[in-house]
Amino acid sequence: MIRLCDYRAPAWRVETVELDFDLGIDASELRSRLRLRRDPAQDAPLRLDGENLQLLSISLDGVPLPATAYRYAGNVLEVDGAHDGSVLETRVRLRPAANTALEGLYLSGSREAGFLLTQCEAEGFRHITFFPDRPDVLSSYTVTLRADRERFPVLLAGGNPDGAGELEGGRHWARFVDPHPKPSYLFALVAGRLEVLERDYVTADGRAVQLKIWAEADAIDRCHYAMDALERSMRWDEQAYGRNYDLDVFHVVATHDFNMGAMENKGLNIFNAKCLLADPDSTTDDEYRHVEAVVAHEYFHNWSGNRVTCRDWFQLSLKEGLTVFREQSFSADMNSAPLKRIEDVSLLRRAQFPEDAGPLAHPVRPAQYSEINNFYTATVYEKGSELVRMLAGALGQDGFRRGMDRYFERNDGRAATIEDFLAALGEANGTDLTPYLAWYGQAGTPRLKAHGQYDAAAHTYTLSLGQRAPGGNGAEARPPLPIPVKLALFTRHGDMLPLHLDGQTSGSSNEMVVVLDQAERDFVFTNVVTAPVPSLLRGFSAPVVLECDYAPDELALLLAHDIDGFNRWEAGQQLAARAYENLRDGNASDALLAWCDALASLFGNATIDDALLADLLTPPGEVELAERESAIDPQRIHQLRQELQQRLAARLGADALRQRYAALAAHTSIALDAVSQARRRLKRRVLELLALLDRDGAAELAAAQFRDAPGMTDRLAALSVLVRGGAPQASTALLEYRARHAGDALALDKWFAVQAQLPGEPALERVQLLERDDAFTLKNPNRVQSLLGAFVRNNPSGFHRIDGAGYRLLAERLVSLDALNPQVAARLATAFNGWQRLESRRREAARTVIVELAAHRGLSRNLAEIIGSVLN
Ligand code: HT7
Ligand code: ZN
Repeated sequence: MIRLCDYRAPAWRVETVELDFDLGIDASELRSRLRLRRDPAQDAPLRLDGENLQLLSISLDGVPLPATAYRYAGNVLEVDGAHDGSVLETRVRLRPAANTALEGLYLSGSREAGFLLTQCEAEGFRHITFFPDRPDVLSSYTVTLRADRERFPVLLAGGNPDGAGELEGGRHWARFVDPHPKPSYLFALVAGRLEVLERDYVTADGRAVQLKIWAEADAIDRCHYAMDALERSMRWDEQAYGRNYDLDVFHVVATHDFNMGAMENKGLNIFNAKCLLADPDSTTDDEYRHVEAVVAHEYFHNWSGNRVTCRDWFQLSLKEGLTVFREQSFSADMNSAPLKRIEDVSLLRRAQFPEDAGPLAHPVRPAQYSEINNFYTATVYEKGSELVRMLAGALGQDGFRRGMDRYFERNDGRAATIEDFLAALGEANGTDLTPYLAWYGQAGTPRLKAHGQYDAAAHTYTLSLGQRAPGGNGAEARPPLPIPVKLALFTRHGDMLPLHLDGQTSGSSNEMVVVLDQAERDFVFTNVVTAPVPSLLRGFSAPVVLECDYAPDELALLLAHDIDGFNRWEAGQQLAARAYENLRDGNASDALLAWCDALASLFGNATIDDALLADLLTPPGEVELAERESAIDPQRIHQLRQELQQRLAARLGADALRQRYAALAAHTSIALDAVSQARRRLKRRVLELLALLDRDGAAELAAAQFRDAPGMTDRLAALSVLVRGGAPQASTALLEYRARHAGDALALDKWFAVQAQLPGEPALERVQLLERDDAFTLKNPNRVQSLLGAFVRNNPSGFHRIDGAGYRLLAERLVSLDALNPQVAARLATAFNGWQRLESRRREAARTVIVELAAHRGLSRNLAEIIGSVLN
């Protein structure tokens, strides 16, 4: 276990790093020269990290070291005799083609046509050379690459180009110098046959930058959208944060073999192809937005992560939470702000809330870890972003910008902490933000209880707010958190009331933020002329679960009238969840009637945005509904949710749905503008609802939509309706899709994923069949995600079979996968999270499988940590 409280500044730093690579597919050699700096206050020997390295030679200050002067064991190289200013030189041999973990130096694609690349975050650099591989050691890098010109025509590393030339025997070289000291996790190289898309860019402060996106020949034409997104991101960061790019080149490379979405290596971002490549024939609207978001995210890291980095990995959210927040703001500006908020909060509830409610729960700044790769979680990223959002809300737009300017100026070129962040934001605004630090240190989703009382005689409205820490682990003893609650009050006619908070002298407005920083507090509003309906936590102003005793008609009123698009959607979600509970418990349901009536009237309302309407017509997902259960039966939840949607569809009426579908289908544009995307989104939702009323009719429409689809959004939506509905046309459509997209790995991933989400019992057999498909392999993380990930994560009713066969399949695959790629295996294993809350038969089946897996000998540290935690 590594603990935050054990943090010590490094005893040895590295001032300059010179790396000389001789690159080859099977074997690459690396000579490294490190100029060392010793902390005079510490007396520790020189210890460098190094994992599975074949050491060829070692010398100190130009003198080869005898075997007695160093020891390499347990992934640490200890060297005697080094002093401040010493130069340590090592040579190592690496085996990229044999590296299936995709960490360190590895091969993407085939031996014949693939290319070499590196992945160093979090601790991959120690798989490349000996180094103090920790983020608080910042060094200046000079990197020289040598390789066969024919096999590796393109040679790239981070920093600015600093010469290139020919060598004997058909070889060539290229050198890169990075003027900005950086931690080792931001080192990167790429070498191989790649094509390039180029654009010139001039920063706001006048620097000419060459933007270069590299991809394999068959993919380069699909990089134009990413290039546009990159340019938009660069401009936005200049305008929103005053941050300019700081090198002469910015390289971006696409690979199909990658453990995560993308990586922000300084000057050489590397992307999973699925987060970079886009064209209308193979990319859906949602994926387009995802490409834009990931391109922006990685670019924004250049300041929030690279120029200001993390002191240690416990501070990971300092760069990730902040960068997610920056990306979310960018995407909101580029697209629709309320839709983006709905999307982000949905993700938080689907991925982070369950994580925070189970045995894998951890604070945004964890106190300890065994394997840091297991902490790239929804909590660190998504909840971390929510914490930054609360801070930004507390300071206001100008105050937050002032604080961010101070943060970047004060910490530029440093490895910082979350305290440094709060201090800069607070000091720039003359305020103390340290109470928010408590949010970073505790796991679990707080509950916010709200109750309103209207006094008709006094014209006052008293809003009583209370907070409760989530259970377990000394929750009772925790001090209260500051919870900003943005609110408004509505009349029963749907108009907003002016707010006068008792004791507050400043003028009134229709919306305000109150901060609950005690266990309980009453907020009294005066001059309230009628009994109001409160709209609370507008825009989801804090990452909490709101418990409020709304009557169904009050939620329906907010659903119909709230001008905060997020809260309007939220009112519908609450209403639908109540309707679900009534259906489950066999109770008469006012909520169901209110929900259906409100949506029916919105459905006939021509002024509402099509995309928002599509989201309003979608009840909470199965994972979110499961959060409301004490003994989870995922198949029953699926059935009830289907029934809920069927009731809604019946209320809207088959004819109205058909008419709306026909009107939307009359537009056949593949344009990416907001209106066209919104139409496609609503068209899909309408077709899905119609399928619940008129299976055959909807299947015919879906088959025609599949056949005539001008782009992937419509094609995949239609395929999904056919496959999930078990329509007879599904098998032909699957064959056609496969033939049409042969050779397109990203399109094929979607083909696997759509089938892995077949609801209920038949899913397992389909997954087993697809595992035997020639195109399936455990070696490619995208393919694993598309089949096994989609099955265990996005298909609760298929995975959680009562006979436990889903659990056994996952456990068996985890063992095979772990031997190839521990990071991907560990991430997949988190699907076992929450098994303790399953109903008894499934719980027992899951427990047996997990206990057996935990006892398996030779599991990686990554997988062992997840399985061990999940069991507790
Ligand atoms: N900072 C990156 C996190 C990361 C990563 C990326 C690719 C492969 C393995 C990785 N391990 C950690 C991604 C990001 O948040 O921008
Ligand atoms: Zn990131």
